[in-house]
Amino acid sequence: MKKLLALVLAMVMVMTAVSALADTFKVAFSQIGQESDWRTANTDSIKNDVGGHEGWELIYDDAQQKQENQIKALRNFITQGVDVILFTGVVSTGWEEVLKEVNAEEIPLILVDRMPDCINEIEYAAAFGGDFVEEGRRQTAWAGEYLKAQGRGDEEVNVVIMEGTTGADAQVGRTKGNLAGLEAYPNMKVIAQQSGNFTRAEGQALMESWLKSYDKIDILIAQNDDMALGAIDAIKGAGKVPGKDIIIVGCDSVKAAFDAIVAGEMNATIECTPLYGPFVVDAIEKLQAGETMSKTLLHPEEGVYDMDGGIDLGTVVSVKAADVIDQRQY
Ligand code: GYE
Repeated sequence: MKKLLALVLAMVMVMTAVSALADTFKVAFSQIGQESDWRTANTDSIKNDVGGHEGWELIYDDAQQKQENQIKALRNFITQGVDVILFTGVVSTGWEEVLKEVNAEEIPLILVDRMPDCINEIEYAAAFGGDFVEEGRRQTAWAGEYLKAQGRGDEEVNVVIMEGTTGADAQVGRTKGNLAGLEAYPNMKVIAQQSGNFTRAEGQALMESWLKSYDKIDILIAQNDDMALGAIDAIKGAGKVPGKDIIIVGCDSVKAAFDAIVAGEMNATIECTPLYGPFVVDAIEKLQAGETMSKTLLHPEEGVYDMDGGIDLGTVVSVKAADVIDQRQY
């Protein structure tokens, strides 16, 4: 009798475990890779908030910067029958076919960070990302206003633009914004414009080659902080003083950039938050509750941080990095 009871009990336990597994709400995330501090913070934010949510299971895929890996991952998610897909595209083109496959299976899609250019052709539940054009505009406008504040508003200066991964939404948008921002400052001339792929190593290599090719580089606009930090090493290696001989403006506002600004080696960083975990959790909870959300791409509020603060960019006034470094979350 005892044996029979134990057997029944064991069976009940197994069945409960199996049904609990079947009941878990599966959230799949196709991430681009691990190219920067921003990306690490973004992955951590989603892993902690979504993966740590009761009753949810996070299925994470790192595509190592390859679009074909992302396409494979998305098709895998469909086969696994996941409940929600979180998606950011390494580049902006080439997604329509696979995202329509996701739509055909009626798996809710949440777009995060880099948007696909087919956004108006597909169905999605919600979209969260940075305002890349405005971030790019803030970068060059910061440099222009800073020069004015230094009494150098009429000086002819040479600018180099270090771009992110070619074809990425963040690169396309920031480049557009960089150039639009420059229109207000005819004294600033772009002498080179090339991709450093959003990584520290490529940022350093590109800066080394620019320093060999051009005698006079006054301003570096780096479309992310990692490339700016790599470039700082190159500038030091060439015997120049970063932050003084060459004015350096980054983007993202990662902790390492704050440290460089406080150390006087970098001049400014334009914020782009990677902390999308709370946004995504809120959106999934709404989906579970059967609520529909706005299709508008939501941009989190973002600041500008620099050595002294007080640079007015129209839409935002810069804040002194040293005053807020202790509050940084990434
Ligand atoms: O700025 C950069 C990262 O897509 C906004 O990607 C993101 C960018 C971010 O590699 O550091």
